[in-house]
Amino acid sequence: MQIPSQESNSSLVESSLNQITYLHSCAITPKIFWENYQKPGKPVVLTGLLEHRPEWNLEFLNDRLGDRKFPVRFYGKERYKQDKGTWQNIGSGVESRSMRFSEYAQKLLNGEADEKDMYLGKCSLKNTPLADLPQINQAQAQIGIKNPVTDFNLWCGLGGHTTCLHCDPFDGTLIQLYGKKKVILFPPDQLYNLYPFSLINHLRYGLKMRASYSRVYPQQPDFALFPKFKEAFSQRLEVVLNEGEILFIPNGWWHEVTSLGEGVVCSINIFWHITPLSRALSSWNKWRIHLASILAAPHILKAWLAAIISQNKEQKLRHLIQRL
Ligand SMILES: O=C(O)CCC(=O)C(=O)O
Repeated sequence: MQIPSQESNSSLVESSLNQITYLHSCAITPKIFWENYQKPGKPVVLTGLLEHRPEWNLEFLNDRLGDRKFPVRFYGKERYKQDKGTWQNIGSGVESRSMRFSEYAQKLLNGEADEKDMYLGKCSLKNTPLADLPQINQAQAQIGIKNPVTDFNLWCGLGGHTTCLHCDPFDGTLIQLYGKKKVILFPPDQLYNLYPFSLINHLRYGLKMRASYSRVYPQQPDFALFPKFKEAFSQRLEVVLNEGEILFIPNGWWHEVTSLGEGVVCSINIFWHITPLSRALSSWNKWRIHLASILAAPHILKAWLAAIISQNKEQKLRHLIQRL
């Protein structure tokens, strides 16, 4: 599906692929980003902002993070062959094990990570040698985006891993640093055509199951089981995110992210408070996620109590915060 986007402002240096807009660094100013993308909540791929970055390969990561511990998620190869309706955990709720990055790197190299579909997802880089990233901060200043909700988070695994279809309660920027990722996006108003998990799940499973995840597989659509998905599918945007590119994912835009190729693929992301406030206040996708957290509150409280009496208090609390 190759439909060129209809940008009214022809002075922008843009080209389009599968409807997503590409904006090159020579045309990016805070005003252009704000007017055309942040204010209306429209996804865009920003290119040319990270030309002189280091290569974020496994050697680079292991050198900076080798002795740091992170929760590594074990998805298992069978997961994506199953009906998502049978799952009892999802996203950051899947079983994870804390390990040093050097141990994870070993598993990426020796095939174990591939065999068990292990993924280092949404791991905060706070208090690590990669916490401060001047080039990325400079790129963010050129975009003009402000008020982060989180620190930089690392997402690192092997080609073939999929972070399945979900939406986030904040705006996000996904920064591709090594290898490529395919991202499929759906507009916020397609919420119920994407068959989201019910809010009620949070009463039973806490944050292990999420109403912010969809039951459909966009890469293997089953229109007989999910007939309303046909409409959402016709509105999807697809992008292959290359090294050095930044994808702006506004709040409420559902997205599925697949690492491409066979080797290591690495990105970082960061979440931002939504501006203008009116876009935040009018986002049902956002309020639905906050409502889900309220329903999960007894489970969160229980996990918090377990963490503060545990011997690994600091680590457990860090993992809990990462899940929120
Ligand atoms: O890279 C990934 O696996 C997922 C990233 C993501 O969901 C995000 O940036 O919001």
